[in-house]
Amino acid sequence: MSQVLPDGVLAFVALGANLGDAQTTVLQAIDDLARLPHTRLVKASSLYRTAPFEASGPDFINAVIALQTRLDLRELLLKLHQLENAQGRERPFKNAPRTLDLDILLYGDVSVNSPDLQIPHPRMTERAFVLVPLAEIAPERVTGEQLRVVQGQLIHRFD
Ligand code: PH2
Ligand code: MG
Ligand code: MG
Repeated sequence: MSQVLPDGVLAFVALGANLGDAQTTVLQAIDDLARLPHTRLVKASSLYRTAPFEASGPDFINAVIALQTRLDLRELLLKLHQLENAQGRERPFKNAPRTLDLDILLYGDVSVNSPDLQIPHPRMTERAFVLVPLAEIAPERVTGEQLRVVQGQLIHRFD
């Protein structure tokens, strides 16, 4: 049974794609996320072209968005999986090239550590493709030291 929280929470979601028309897919996904029930798009970062990090295949298109949502965490996760599946997401192996990846980075100040879901996202601070767009829309969430650690990773902001 889904639970709708009375006052929404601010959630940050990372988007990534490196199969098919990744740019169109990410833009479409931002639109789809903005239309989720009980949810409002607060901010979207620029799109970034990024080198695969501990992954194979073509360059990725990445972005991060902030959503104000009254969906509970599990309901939001289910919606993200449905959007991934609608884009034909397949999971042949870990970090395989993908049509669309939607990861919850932060959900209010909630911490979760279950086998299928960890919040805050446990690897977000290792990845420029997350930290740089997150710093663009929420600079208070990222420290200069965190950005310094990932500065060797290739990431190019779209004009
Ligand atoms: N996602 C991964 C692993 N590696 N590299 C880039 N550049 N962008 C991603 O979105 C990405 C990745 C696992 O989800
Ligand atoms: Mg991911
Ligand atoms: Mg994922």
